Amino acid sequence: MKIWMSLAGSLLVATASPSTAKNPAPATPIAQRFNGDPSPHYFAGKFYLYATDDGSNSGKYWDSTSWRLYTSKDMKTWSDDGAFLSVDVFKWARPDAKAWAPEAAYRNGKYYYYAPVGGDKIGVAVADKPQGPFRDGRTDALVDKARDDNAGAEPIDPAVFVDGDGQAYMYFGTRVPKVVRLGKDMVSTVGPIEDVVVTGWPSDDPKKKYGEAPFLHKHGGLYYFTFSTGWPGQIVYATAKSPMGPFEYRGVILDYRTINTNHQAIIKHKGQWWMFYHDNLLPGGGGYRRSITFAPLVHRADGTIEQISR
Ligand code: FUB
Repeated sequence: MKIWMSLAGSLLVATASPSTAKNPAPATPIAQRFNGDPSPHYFAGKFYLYATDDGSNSGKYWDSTSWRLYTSKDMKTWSDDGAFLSVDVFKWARPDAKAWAPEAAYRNGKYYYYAPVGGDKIGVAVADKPQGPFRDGRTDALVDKARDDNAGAEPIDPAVFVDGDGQAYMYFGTRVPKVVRLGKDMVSTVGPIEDVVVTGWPSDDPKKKYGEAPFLHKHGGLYYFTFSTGWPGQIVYATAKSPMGPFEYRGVILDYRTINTNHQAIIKHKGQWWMFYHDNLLPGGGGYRRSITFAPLVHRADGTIEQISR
């Protein structure tokens, strides 16, 4: 187990307030190991950050076959808790399946782990503790491109949102965003997979479109759908009055990085919103060697979000 101090974390936590977001501290990686696709959560008194493990890939592709876990009590000091789960947990996975952008959720005393497996399926694993051990929550995929209508060309990047009425939704997909309701058991889907509609794309950039990394959070009665615009991608947001949309494009949260992907996740803790994302921060980094960092996320009174300027 390795412990890293995050300079960004220490500065940001110490001074967290809306005014700090205008000039956030320089982006600092949460670890000295390459990682991407953050899925941060606060479970049982501790931060759990699930990630794609770029530190064990070939450097030529996202070909790691296990996911990495980092934990922290304060978002300042992060512990590398290692390769806590492998694609092998899903016995139905193809032999060449890779471990990509994960997601986690808690409900009724159980922890659920949603994971793209091989680019054409999403699996769900379940555990009694947030660090596992996780076991397959089913005997087959939760979403399967070959089996499910409208699963899209590439069902990856799951993100789960549980609304105030208890209904859970899973967003996923590249190029065309998808959403499906989850059952109360969190390991089944209910109803059809639907396309997420985003309207009002800005005329200043006709090439701007949905790419990947969907995520949903709710603030002030509005549903915020955030995502990456592609390869490379900006992190942008759109809002709606329903978790099913349609969402209206509102603006950029994070501009292009010097790598060809971006992937964000947003959490609220003790009244402060944070956006985690990956960037090119460590020496020797690049598109397949990314680093996770985070910054305060500020919602203005008019419902817009301040762009993170770093
Ligand atoms: O880590 C592999 C892929 O890169 C993820 O699934 C995408 O979101 C992008 O970050």
